[in-house]
Amino acid sequence: IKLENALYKALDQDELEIYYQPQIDSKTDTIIGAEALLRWNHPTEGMVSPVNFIPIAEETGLIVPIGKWVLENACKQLKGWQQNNPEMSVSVNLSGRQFEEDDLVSMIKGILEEQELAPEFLHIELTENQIIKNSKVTIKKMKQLKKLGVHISIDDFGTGYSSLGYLKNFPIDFLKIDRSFIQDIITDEDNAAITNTIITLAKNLNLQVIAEGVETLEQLEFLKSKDCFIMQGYYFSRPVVAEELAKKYLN
Ligand code: G
Ligand code: G
Ligand code: NA
Ligand code: MN
Repeated sequence: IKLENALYKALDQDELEIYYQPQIDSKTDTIIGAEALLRWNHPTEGMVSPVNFIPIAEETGLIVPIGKWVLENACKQLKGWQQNNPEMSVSVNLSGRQFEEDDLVSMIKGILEEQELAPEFLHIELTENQIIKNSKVTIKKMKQLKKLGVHISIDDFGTGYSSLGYLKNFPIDFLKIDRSFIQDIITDEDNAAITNTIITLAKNLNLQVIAEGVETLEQLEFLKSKDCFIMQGYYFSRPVVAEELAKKYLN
């Protein structure tokens, strides 16, 4: 209850902040987008990780207004970046809980219109498990979003409980290889094989693939050799405030 009340106030009192992690095309060594990652700058606890407060936000339903706030602010930020970098995109994580709201699609459409953004530059990230929890409703809205032109990514791919057959029901554009596989692709043959298989799967299904959690040059070179070029991870940058990302990567 205590944390719930504090979280409720956080939204009101500007304690929430969005960090951004660059997504790099390692073929051209240029930024193609950024993932928005929510932070709670708690007045006494300091920075609280979303791992600790997203579950409470989901249980209480607070994820709905918080998620809307993230979408609005990430899209506003993207509009600013696009003034000089018109091909830049932004990825926003959504919870399955947000797909239970009847107005999710019209809300997103409204935000895109207000910012005058082409929908393709907004990428929605969802995990397999978030989709499966309420699959009928969620897939229906995913299809509506896709029709609107928004791009959809499956986050943490390979760690969920969905079957591969499910993939063909998902209207998706990107698979994000979970960082647990990338972590030891160099030393663990099994994780290298899984990563390789996901890259091939994506290619055969005509999906783009993104490697998460790239931390070393060896991992980068391995991924490149397997034809996976879009990457995210500490090797390039940790999640940072918008100004810092712009200073390092944008015009
Ligand atoms: O950035 P970090 O590693 O702390 O993120 C931890 C987890 O929190 C990740 O799984 C990420 O997907 C999730 N997360 C970050 N920001 C958001 C958000 O705005 N909405 C939702 N639903 N999850 C988020
Ligand atoms: O579940 P999701 O993929 O949205 O989680 C993203 C989380 O991964 C963020 O909390 C981010 O801080 C973290 N992250 C991003 N890049 C790296 C990395 O290279 N190494 C590690 N250990 N974590 C990372
Ligand atoms: Na994510
Ligand atoms: Mn992920």
